[in-house]
Order: sequence, then structure tokens, then C-alpha cells
Amino acid sequence: MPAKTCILIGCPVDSGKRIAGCLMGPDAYRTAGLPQALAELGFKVEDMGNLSPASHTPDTDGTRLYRPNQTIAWTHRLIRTAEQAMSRGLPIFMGGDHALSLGTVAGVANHAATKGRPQFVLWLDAHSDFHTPDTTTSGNLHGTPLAYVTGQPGFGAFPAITNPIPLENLCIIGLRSVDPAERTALESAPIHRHDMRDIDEHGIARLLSAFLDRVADADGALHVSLDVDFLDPSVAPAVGTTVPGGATVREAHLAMELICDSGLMTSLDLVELNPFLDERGRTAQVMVDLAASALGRRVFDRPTRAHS
Ligand code: HAR
Ligand code: MN
Ligand code: MN
Ligand code: MN
Repeated sequence: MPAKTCILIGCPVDSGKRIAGCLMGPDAYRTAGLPQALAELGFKVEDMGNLSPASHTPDTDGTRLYRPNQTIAWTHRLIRTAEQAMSRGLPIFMGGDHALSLGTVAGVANHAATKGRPQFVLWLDAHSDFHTPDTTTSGNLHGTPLAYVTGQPGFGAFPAITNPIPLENLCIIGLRSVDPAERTALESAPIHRHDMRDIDEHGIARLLSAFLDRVADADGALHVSLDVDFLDPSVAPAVGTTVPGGATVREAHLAMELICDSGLMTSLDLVELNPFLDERGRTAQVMVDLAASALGRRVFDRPTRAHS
């Protein structure tokens, strides 16, 4: 059997929020050894280098939304890139801030639709990123991807969503910072959402396995979007939006190990790493190690777990 291909895609998106530095993320992942880690796991690794946004009118300062033109241009570029990469292997979108997921998730969903497969999304994040351009109070578009890809209104200037992710195909785990407008929207939406208390009370394995079972039952494609701030800032300091009380290194690895065992993951985002805020590369290293776990690195093998 030919080796499966991982396609590394550098997405230096830095327009989704005001704190600069996520543009250095892709090179930090390379420096921390992501290509080598994947090769050691037996993958054929193809690195597409770092992309640029489609051409666009420069943004002006002082607008309510921060740099919308640049984020829209990135969304155009990443939808196309994601659609094309999906037919060649498993894309790993190396961010870049979370605004990149407006494009990557929309693109992978378009690809799944051509295969007649339902698209599922696992969002590992302290934040729900469910604002629309109308509800955001910060104006930072990295807080909006889940509203966009599920087809919520208010994204008029963005590329039209052709295959919205059904709300019930979305699972958010790690929540501990949700704005009032997001809370209202989430409370009436059939999204599977788990805050840190749910992890404390039930353990991440139980929450995640229930979701993975549903993906398997539907023969779905699974996109995983891993935000650095899912982790506790004590172990992952290199992010502009730290929130205390996050996942431990072990909780995050267990999530990745279960994802790997499920065999369901078809695409992955690594987002919000800001190397300018890192301490001797430790956050980049944790993220690389988590990606490796999601793709098969482990201490000992386990019997494969059957999905009910
Ligand atoms: N909800 C806040 C806002 O909209 C914070 C959003 C932060 N998002 C990320 N990605 N860092 O999760 O401004
Ligand atoms: Mn996020
Ligand atoms: Mn976040
Ligand atoms: Mn649930």
C-alpha cells in the first residue's frame, strides 16, 4: 500500500485579530520538526510552502471590523486550496490565526459534498468563535469562523457558502470564554458543546468518543481545528488570547490519540500559535507533538476500538 500523503500548507493568516505574530506560525511548526515527525510515522510529506491571500484592496485603519478585505482574500485563497488538497491527501493547515478556518472548513466541506459524505467538525478551543460580523464586539474576525461555515447570516462580502456544515455535525470542546451574543446563539443551536466543566466532570474521552461514534455512523469526513488556547496557558503560552483553566497536555494528547484510533480525521488546522509570544519554542513543540499523536505516534499500540 503506498504511503498516505500529508500535505503541509503554510497559512500565515494574521488579519483575524489585532495582536500580530501568527504569520510566523508555519515556520515555527517546521522548525519544531513537524515534517520530520510525520515522515517518521510513515507518511509521504509534501510541503506547499507558505500561501498568500488573493489580491485585494488594502484595508484601512479605524473600521469596526479589523482588516476584512485581507481576511476575505485569504478565505477565497484557502477555499480553493483546501478543495484541491483534499483530493491528494490529508491537508494540515499550519496557521496563522483562526480566521484561516473560514476558508479551510468551507473548502473541505465542498470536497466532502462532491464525494457525497457529510462533513463533521471538531473544534478544540477556549472560545466558541460563533460571532457574525454583526454581533462581534471586538471586530476580530478570528472569532467568526463557526458562524460562517455553518451558514449564519451577515457574511455578505465573503464568498458564498455552498455547503454549510449542519449545526449538529459540529462539536466544540474546551469552552471557557463565550461572549453574550455567542451564548444566546449557541443556546438555541443543536451544536454539541462541552465546556471545561464537562471535561472535569466526565473526562474528555467520554465526550469525544460519543462524537466520534456519530461521525463513524454517518461515514462522515472529520475536520479537526486545534486552537492553541484549547490548552492551558501554563503549557501553551504562545497565544494572544490566553484563558486560564484550559486542557492539560495529557487531556489534549488523549483527544488526539482517540482521533487517531478512530481513523476518521480527514483534515487538520493548527491555529493561533504566535511564536513572538513563545518561550524557547515550547508551544510550537507541544502543537507538533499533538499533531503527531493525531497521526499515529504512541508509546504502545492499543487494540482498535470498535465503533457502535
Ligand atoms: N470572542 C472574542 C472575540 O470575538 C474572542 C475570540 C477569540 N478567538 C480566538 N480564537 N482566539 O478562538 O473577540
Ligand atoms: Mn479559535
Ligand atoms: Mn480560541
Ligand atoms: Mn455532545
